[in-house]
Amino acid sequence: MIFTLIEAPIATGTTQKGMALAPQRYREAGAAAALGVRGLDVRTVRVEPGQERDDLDAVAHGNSGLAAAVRRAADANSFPLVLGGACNVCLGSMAGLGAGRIGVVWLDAHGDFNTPETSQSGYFDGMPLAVLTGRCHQELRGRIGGEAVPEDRVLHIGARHLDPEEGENLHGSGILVVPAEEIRGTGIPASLRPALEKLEARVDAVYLHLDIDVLDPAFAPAVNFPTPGGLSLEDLEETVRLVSEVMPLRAASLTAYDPTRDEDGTTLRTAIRVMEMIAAGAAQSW
Ligand SMILES: [Mn+2]
Repeated sequence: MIFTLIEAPIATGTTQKGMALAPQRYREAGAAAALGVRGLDVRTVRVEPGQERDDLDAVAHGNSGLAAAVRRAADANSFPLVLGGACNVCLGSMAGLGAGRIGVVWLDAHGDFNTPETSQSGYFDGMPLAVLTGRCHQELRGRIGGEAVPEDRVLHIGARHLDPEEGENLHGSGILVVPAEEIRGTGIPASLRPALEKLEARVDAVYLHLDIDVLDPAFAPAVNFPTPGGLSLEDLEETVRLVSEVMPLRAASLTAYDPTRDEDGTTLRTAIRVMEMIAAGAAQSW
């Protein structure tokens, strides 16, 4: 199986600049070789981040290049794993997959479902799932390409910190939601299987979006907003395995690792394990 690592150092705002360094850190740590040991033919390509002074212009530019890279990998019958960068890489990733009934499995401690109206901070990367589903920044999404994803084709897993209005909007939306608390309460299969079966009936394949902060800070402390009460590595491995048992993975992204906060390399080691989990899931459904 051919596996394309797409380095996408796209991040907005000064607090996020560390995330743009993640792809380079993965490369220095030999991520491609670690995956190659598992029998994958690993290729690496790099997307140029936008250099525009306006953050949203940079997001549009970087994600347009990312969409083209995802499209090329998919056309070459290779599995695209996008290495962010921030969570807005979902926009280019989905645009690159093109039309068709492609769902989204979104793993994240946060909703990423704010809009300019509900956001307390105005922080753009609190909004990418709302942008992807067409709730806001329609013009920006249009510049990157692709259709808005219908809400009932999205499953959000692992939430444990939502802004008040963001939470109301998420729970009132068509998105399937399995919060972290439910996973810790009843375990992976019981908490996830019903939602996965609903999603499977509505889509032909899924894009797996994995914000590394879905994990508990014990495993992935080097993130902008560490939030206790997250998934363990075993939980995550079981989740990725179950998702790929139920439906084929078409692409994935790993986001929000900030190497400038990772003095002892704990989160880097975790991230490489997560790439291996994704590779195993992709191979399972390939
Ligand atoms: Mn996120």
